[in-house]
Amino acid sequence: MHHVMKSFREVLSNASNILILTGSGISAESGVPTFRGAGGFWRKYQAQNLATPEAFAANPSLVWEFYEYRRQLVSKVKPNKAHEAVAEFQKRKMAEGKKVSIVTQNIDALHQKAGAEDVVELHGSLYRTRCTKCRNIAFNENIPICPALAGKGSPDPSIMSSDIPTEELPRCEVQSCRALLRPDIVWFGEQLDENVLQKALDVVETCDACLVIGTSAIVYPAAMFAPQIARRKVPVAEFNIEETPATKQMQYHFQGPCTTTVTEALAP
Ligand code: BV8
Ligand code: ZN
Repeated sequence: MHHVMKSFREVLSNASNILILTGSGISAESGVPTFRGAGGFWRKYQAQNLATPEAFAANPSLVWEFYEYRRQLVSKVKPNKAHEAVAEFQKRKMAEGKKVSIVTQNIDALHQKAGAEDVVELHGSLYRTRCTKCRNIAFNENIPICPALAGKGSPDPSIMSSDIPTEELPRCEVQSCRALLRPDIVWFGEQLDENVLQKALDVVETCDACLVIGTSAIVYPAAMFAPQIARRKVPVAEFNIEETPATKQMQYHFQGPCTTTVTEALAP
């Protein structure tokens, strides 16, 4: 084993409050497209131009097709060895009375499927809806999420939008409400849920070791966390297939697919 990996594993064995921050790169090897690169496109749109309140207000049918596609896709994939290593590491450290917090930017719930606990989902979840009127939050794994979206969502760029009338889009199950539902997901330009953000910040301020796995470190506020920890002189290790804007502030950078690097770092 490389001596740098050895030294990081030493840091982990002495740490008692570890933060594991993840982005879409940890799900890439499960077959979930990342935002950067080719994966960031659906039909002729860039994901981050659809993941906005403006896009939803202008064309809720199109945005729901985009999310129906991602719910369909994610419902078929499995957690990979990196998700499993993270979940097993959390269990093992908890059995030693130590703390491992998992804070993810992902909305695919793959950490939970791998057995991780108390996952902080900074940007919400594909499997929750929020009512645009009464704000009721509901857990929903149905594929399709409503009859009108059955078979919709194909990423084929030649497919035209279905222009589903809003009455046939997902509606609130609260009988007295019945308003249009949206995904319970934080879109670009939207604030994060303040309780979720505070939970993440509490760990950012107290952890004594940090792993940053599969994130391009571009989107705020998540991109601020690792540099903030590094400034406290706490060891931070970045696991990525390339360097990122945050790499130079990290004490460790393990280059390669995270199913290899993370499994090596977190192995018993
Ligand atoms: C906010 C849910 C306060 C949606 C997401 C101008 C206008 C409006 C806003 C802004 C602006 N300028 C800045 C902002 C703020 C904005 C922002 O940061 N924009 C960026 C683009 C500059 N942030 C926000 O809007 C946030 N809210 O700031 O509120 C506010 C409010 C109003 C006005 C001002 C401020 C909300 C951001 C949340 C958006 N929602 N997700 C959905 O999924 O549909 S963000 C989404 O993109 C992800 O959740 C994630 O956060 C981000 C993608 O990043 P990554 O996860 O890192 O994925 P990416 O593909 O980028 O990178 C993958 C990495 O993995 C790569 O580095 C790759 O090398 C690596 N990798 C790939 N394969 C592997 C691997 N590594 C290891 N192994 C592998 N196999
Ligand atoms: Zn409602």
